[in-house]
Amino acid sequence: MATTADRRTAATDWRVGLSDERLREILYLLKLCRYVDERLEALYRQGRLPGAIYSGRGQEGTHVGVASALRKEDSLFPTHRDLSAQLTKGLDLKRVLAQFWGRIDGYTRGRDGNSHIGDWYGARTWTVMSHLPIAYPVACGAALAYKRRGEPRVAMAICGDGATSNGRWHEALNVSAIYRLPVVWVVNNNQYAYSTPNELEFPTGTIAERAAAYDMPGVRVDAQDVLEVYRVAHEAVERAREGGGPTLIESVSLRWRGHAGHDPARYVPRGLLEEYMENKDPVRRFQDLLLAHEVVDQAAVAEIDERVRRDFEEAYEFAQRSPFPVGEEVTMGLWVEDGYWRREPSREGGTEAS
Ligand SMILES: Cc1ncc(C[n+]2csc(CCOP(=O)(O)OP(=O)(O)O)c2C)c(N)n1
Repeated sequence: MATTADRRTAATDWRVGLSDERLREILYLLKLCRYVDERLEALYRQGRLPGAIYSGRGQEGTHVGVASALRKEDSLFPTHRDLSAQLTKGLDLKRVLAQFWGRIDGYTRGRDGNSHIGDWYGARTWTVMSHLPIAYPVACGAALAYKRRGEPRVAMAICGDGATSNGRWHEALNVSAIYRLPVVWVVNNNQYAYSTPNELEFPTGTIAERAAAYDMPGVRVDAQDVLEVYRVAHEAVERAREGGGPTLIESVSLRWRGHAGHDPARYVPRGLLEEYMENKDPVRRFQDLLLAHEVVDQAAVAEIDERVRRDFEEAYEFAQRSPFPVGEEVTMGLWVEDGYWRREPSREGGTEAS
């Protein structure tokens, strides 16, 4: 297993090949994801947001880092906590917020919970599925299709540390290794699955070292360093694209909030949480880095903050103005209307195939 902490110390290029413009864009994305997360939580606590929220705060280094390594034509298979990765891959914030408020302009046109979000034909993100880590075997299928068609595309799947205990996780890694599929496996290790800490989830010291069982590279990376996450992910993505097969990336952070909005997470030791929030904030750390290297100054940071605030407010207004689905719009697209599997409501109730 490779470790990454000291690799970049040896590297001369702290900016890992990224232009000033891309570095500033990464800062914008980190700040946007943080802001969206904070605002959604505030609105949820005020009783103004229905449904559930799964905060990804503190994990933006993972989400922005890995998704930035993908090209437009590559695909992302996320889970419930990965909205920030989906936004980085190109989800439209207006439609995201419309989804959160159950409106017709949401990605599922006002149906389903707010975390079941994705944009397969646009941003190329697969809609989140609840059964963990079902995104992994589905990503295997996409990667197999790319390989068989000879398309130079890569699939990337994300799951949490807890999901790695499920058999499907191991089956997906196994199949991807046997067929050398163009896929990148990301584990967002935020140290807890609900209230279960890492040491009660798996017996090995790390998740990355399990890659050896599937004869693929396993890399453990510090998610507080978004550029290091990007560098590792970029290497894995391009290796997969060139036919080198899959890589397992374990990106380690801490879940700053409970499992969902209802959970105060009292089981997380206070000292650990304070250490991460005060000294290991990936957003502040990256901003300080860009300030130190004069890629941004205070005025540029203020401009980015203003852009983030404006983008959120515009999207929020758009979502509130968007109508709820009514009548036929509620069932539109639920069944394939012209295909073999056409299903229509039967007169007796229920459905029948035709
Ligand atoms: C197969 C399966 N078992 C249980 C659940 C219920 N469940 C939803 S989220 C979750 C915790 C997942 O923890 P982890 O994989 O570490 O991701 P995190 O929530 O920490 O991001 C569980 C057990 C599920 N969705 N699917």
